[in-house]
Amino acid sequence: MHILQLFTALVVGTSLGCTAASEASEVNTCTVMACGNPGLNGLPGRDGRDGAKGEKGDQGAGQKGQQGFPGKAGPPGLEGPMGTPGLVGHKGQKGETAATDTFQRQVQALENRFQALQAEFNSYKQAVLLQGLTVGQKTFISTHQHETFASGRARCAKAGAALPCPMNAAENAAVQELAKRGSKFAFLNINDIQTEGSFVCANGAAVRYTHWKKGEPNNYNGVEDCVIIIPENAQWNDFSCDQSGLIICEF
Ligand code: MAN
Ligand code: CA
Repeated sequence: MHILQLFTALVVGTSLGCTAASEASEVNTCTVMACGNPGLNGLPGRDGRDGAKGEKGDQGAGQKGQQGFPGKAGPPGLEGPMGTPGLVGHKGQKGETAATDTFQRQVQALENRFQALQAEFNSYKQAVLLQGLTVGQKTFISTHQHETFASGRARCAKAGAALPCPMNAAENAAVQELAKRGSKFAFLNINDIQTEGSFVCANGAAVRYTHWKKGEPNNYNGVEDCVIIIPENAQWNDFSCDQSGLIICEF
């Protein structure tokens, strides 16, 4: 308690004692009285005025927050300065030499391809030759089909060949052999369609070699403009082009 407050309490207390005494006995004069028990504490005084502004406190030490999302990409920057030139390359081949090398490589590649195709072709050729009979440059192969002259001629043409036109006894014997194997007379590529009695190969070549059977050609019934080879004796007979005969092709 402040000294001022103590003093105030004493004065108030004394004054009240005197008043109480005079009310209790009006005849008595106010005499010195022994003080009673101390009074109750008074009410708290009013708040004092604000004190002086304090010093700035230390910086806080809170935990660091999480990293935020990256921002949008900024606009492209300006073009930088030109870089330093690169090293000088090796000296190239002389133009002509390079072109020749390329050409030679291409030729070699074609050569390799050609040889592979030739080997494959030869293999096929051997397989085909086994099916037929070869005389000189000609190979005769039976189709095993029985057709008219016109149909047979078209079938051979499709294969890049023709009906047989034997030019000598050896070729005629080869055609006969195939006819014998097929047990059927075979059409030759010879006819007198254009001029009766004048037989020619269908390719227009004159017929120098012939092997007519005795009494042939006889143009039997006036309808025999084609020629067949008889399997048994290799002899020829003029025959109707519309009959069916074995079709042998000449390659
Ligand atoms: C007989 C002969 C031949 C003729 C045939 C027709 O064999 O007259 O000349 O070509 O018949 O079937
Ligand atoms: Ca005849």
